[in-house]
Amino acid sequence: MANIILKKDWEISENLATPESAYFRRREFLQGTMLTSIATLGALYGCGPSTVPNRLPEIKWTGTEKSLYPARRNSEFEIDRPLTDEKTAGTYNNFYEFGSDKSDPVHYAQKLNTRPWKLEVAGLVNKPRTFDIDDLLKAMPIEERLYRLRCVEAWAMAVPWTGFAFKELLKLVDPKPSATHVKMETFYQPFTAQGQLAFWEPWAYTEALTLEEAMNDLAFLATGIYGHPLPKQHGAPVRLAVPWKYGFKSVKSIVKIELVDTRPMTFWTTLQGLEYDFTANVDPRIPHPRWPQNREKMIGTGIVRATLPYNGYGKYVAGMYS
Ligand SMILES: Nc1nc2c(c(=O)[nH]1)N[C@H]1C(S)=C(S)[C@@H](COP(=O)(O)O)O[C@H]1N2
Ligand SMILES: [Mo]
Repeated sequence: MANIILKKDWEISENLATPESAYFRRREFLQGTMLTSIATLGALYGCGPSTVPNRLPEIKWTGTEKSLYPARRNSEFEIDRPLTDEKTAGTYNNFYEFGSDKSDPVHYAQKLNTRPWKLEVAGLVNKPRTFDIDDLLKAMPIEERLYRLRCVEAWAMAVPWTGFAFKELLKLVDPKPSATHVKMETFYQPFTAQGQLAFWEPWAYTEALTLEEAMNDLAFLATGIYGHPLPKQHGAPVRLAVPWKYGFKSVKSIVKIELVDTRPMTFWTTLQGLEYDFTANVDPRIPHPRWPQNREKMIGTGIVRATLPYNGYGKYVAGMYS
């Protein structure tokens, strides 16, 4: 069966691969005709290809945000290339909850209500807590960091995130010694996020890191970008940024973080473990079945660059994998 999936997926893009691979995995249960009608329903509901808008949607700031953005830039994190243009980054998104075309999320994600927003931190911690996002912002050391992001589809961008180190949040909840992994979950609202109507996919979008990775200096929870609060298509009000890993690890619009003692199953690993492995460290030497990984293309400029091991962040993270 694995061979069939790989062969089938060779020539198609990530967005098509999802239903395809799900089809082969669940063919025992689902008839092709049934799937087709569900796909049609999805299209009617607004998953069709979108056009790029002339201007980015307006962002509504809360009072707390007005007092925090733009934040001081942390000069520790430098990048080796120009920043991606804001409109390019904000109109070329992967956020499958809001459609499978790159220009879908800028339109459909605007339906998501991001206030009030609760972030629950639970599981193997001594001080489990549910934070109101604005209270959390006030409690965290907010800073700006220039990071690169490398999607497994072989495109890349360089953006200024605003947010706080993941370890600062973990310190507040005090992980128990038995905790080994950190599981993160996106909201589940299938009537707002039509992509989640695809019931054969393992929604809610889930990602995970080892606790050591989450405690690494580079692991960042982003609440803003380009000096202002996060637009919804980038994963407002809080998303992960782990720049040494492929982009799919950087889960958006997080509602829950759970500390656990086994490696959790994640969205992409469940759908297609052969293509999206758990660790997902950027590695130019390991070819992906569909995208050669030795090169990457910067969105906006189209400039092609050599892919670097750990996406160029080996200095911070290589020690965790030796
Ligand atoms: N909840 C959720 N998070 C997600 C995704 C998604 O589909 N849903 N896509 C991932 C992928 S594949 C990438 S490359 C990045 C893209 O982030 P950006 O749109 O802010 O550039 O988000 C990641 N986080
Ligand atoms: Mo991605």
